[in-house]
Amino acid sequence: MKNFELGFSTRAIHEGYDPLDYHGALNPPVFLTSTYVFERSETGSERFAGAADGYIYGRVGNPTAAVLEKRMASLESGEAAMATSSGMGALTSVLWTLLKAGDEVVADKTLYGCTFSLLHHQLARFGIKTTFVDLTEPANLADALTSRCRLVLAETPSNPNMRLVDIAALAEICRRKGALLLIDNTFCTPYLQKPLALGADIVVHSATKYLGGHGDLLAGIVVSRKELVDQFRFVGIKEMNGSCISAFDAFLVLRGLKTLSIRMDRHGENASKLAHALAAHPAVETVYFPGLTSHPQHKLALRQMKNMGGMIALELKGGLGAGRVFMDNVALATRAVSLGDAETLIQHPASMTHATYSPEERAAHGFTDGLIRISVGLEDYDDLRDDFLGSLNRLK
Ligand code: 7XF
Repeated sequence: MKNFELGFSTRAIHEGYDPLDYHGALNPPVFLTSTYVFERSETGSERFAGAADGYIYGRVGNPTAAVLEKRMASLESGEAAMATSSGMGALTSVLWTLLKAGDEVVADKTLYGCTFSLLHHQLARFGIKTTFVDLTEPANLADALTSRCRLVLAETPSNPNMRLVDIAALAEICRRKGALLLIDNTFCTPYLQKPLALGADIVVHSATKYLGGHGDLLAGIVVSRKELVDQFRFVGIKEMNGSCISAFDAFLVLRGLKTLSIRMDRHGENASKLAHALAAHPAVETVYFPGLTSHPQHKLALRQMKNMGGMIALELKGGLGAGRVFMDNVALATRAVSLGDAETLIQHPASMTHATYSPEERAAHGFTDGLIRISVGLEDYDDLRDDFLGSLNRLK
């Protein structure tokens, strides 16, 4: 069942697995094995040499993970995929494979805190320079790209302040200048946005979030051309970071994917209603949500995303002080980092997910100390509305 004509939800449930190959088991077996038996000594030599197909060792592949990889490649409209032990594992597998000392990266100016730190602090130690520019304006990319730039990297919407980049416009510039475009599609999932179809070269996910969907696993995904994915696997994971996914986590992501489309519809519906309600409250200064007409890239969002997703950021008129009271007074929403879970989560980026930025860097990279981020869950909207507006009403 390998064709792209089947619908998204059908492929999210069936792609890459035929129960009749596995004793009729409805769900893929969890292959708990670290190594694989070679029929003859030549078999092992041939597999190591890449002359024959077949599993070698758990760090390089696992049959449960392979089902997930086929499924994600299909959902992202890509040739091949690789599952990893976390989103950071996916990013480092790609970056460490592609980059060497002297190379340059251009990245959007707002990124998840550890991605920022990876580029700004860690890769810099190995002689790789990252230039952070505002990629919401594609012309800025053309100005920043040098002949040493191998890779351009952006999240859209960005974590935590919900800025959007025009993937097709950036892809066109990258193609002209010979750089690869990597899009972190964690906030959208392929149900809302397909970067490869818009011209990006590589998609990365923290599957810990919406793809898994239940806050019970850590995982990452990379999707790209087969030639590149093979390099990420045989160099990035096999020889550099060892960031292979566990078979059980691969199984859990597969279970999450079965309901991805209906969950994303509900996340989007709840978030859209909540964003409008928050924006209308007198205690609220600004709501950052692509579905609001006030959002600077609202028109791009309508074109690029199927719905507006489940993430909202906001600032209160009372700044961080009011924000802390607001966060402490919610009763149904849960104070926690991460996102994409059934539970609505609320957190403070400056001191939590983005604490890797200094106060000066936060200002330069476009988010304030007062910013609060909400991952809108799957609860009944009326209960969420009552919880958040009730908490705002209690602010003095
Ligand atoms: O290694 P992870 O599975 O946690 O994924 C890293 C990652 C990569 N890209 C984006 C856009 C992410 O948001 C993340 C993880 N972000 C969580 C958050 O923002 O709440 C991490 C909690 S500290």
